[in-house]
Amino acid sequence: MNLPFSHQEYYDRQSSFLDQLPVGSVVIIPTNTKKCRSNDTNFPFRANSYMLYLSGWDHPGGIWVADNLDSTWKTSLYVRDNDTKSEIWEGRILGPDFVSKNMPVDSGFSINSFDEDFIQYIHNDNFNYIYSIGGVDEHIDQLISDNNVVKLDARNFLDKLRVNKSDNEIEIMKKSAELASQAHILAMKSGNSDVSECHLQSIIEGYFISNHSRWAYPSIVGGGDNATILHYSVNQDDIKDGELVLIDAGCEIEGYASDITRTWPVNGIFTDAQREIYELVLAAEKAAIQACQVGAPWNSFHEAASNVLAQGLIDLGILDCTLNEALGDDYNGPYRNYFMHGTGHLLGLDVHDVGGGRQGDDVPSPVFSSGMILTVEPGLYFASWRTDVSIPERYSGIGVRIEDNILITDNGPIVLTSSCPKEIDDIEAIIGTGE
Ligand SMILES: [Mn+2]
Repeated sequence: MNLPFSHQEYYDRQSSFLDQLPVGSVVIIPTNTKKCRSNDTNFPFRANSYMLYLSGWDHPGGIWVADNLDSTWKTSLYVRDNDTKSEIWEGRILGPDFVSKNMPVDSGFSINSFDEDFIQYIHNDNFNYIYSIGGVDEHIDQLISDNNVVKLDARNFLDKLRVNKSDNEIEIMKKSAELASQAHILAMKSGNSDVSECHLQSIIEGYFISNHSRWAYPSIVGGGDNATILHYSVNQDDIKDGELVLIDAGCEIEGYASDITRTWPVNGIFTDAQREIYELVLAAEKAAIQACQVGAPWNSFHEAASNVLAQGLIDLGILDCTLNEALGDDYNGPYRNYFMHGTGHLLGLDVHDVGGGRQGDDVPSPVFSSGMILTVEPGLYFASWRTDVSIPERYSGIGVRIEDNILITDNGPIVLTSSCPKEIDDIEAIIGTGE
């Protein structure tokens, strides 16, 4: 098993976390368990992101444990024992000995001995607190609640550490952004007036797979009105000549996600109405990217995108009011009828990464700082079927979102997905040119 980072980098992450905890702490970080898809077939396994962050352990089953009960920190990883019969069916199990020798922890133990060791930990005279992450492994949650110990949330420490990426994390995320950019380009090259959503999906995801990657979240490929459904993932319709397709698809490398959206006409030429909406969203996206400056409050990029979109909706005659009325209080005015989501989110081991929250969430928001990676993704949606708001005939059935991945640096924002075309001329020049 090749870890994506040096042992030293994992040790540094572990001490940045553990150094904040009081004496008498036991930390318990389980990874995801296998999840049944149907009868005896499971969903493809994906390790828990906190486990990946702390140790790089990406096999099913595992509990990362740290304790300072005798005043210095000891770390262990509890994993499945070798078992020839299971290994014949499911593949090799690395086992506790492998972990002791090769993983960035002090010791490897059998996961079968964890429950017993847990009781020993909590009966230790120096024991005070458990730090864990709930909702990942029911057995661990049960064990902790059955024993009536003080349980604190390890996420309160780990989430902050995960926000600013190290140089090595940034290198991996650049690769993830570039791979997804190339996949979107391939899809554009396959555009034509007789293409289906699933065909474009297969091009994108086939490219991920053939490059040792996989999707970071289910791909959204929506033609025409389907582009106005924010989390559309059916991807089964034929796309009609003259329609736009919205593709929101990203991959992961070593667990690190990319998350790109492009919207383009399948026949290669924007109509005037499509162009008007597209140019407005693109202007909002660029304004939002420019707002991603070190020291700026988290909401500033949402405000920048919102100002452009609201003014544009007035200029196009879609809203008949002043800019202030369109924006409303707390950026919740009528422009939100057509732009219903946040302008972006942090990106990392989770596609909606921890530590930031989304606009409108009731959590403290970070200030932009160097090493943060986020998405910028404004959009406008005019679903033809909506009756709750006025949908102008000219724009009915148009949904546009443009999403890039942005690295915050002291010298300004860097677009990691810049090789994926988004200018109208570049898009029109590439559609349908390929293989
Ligand atoms: Mn996104």
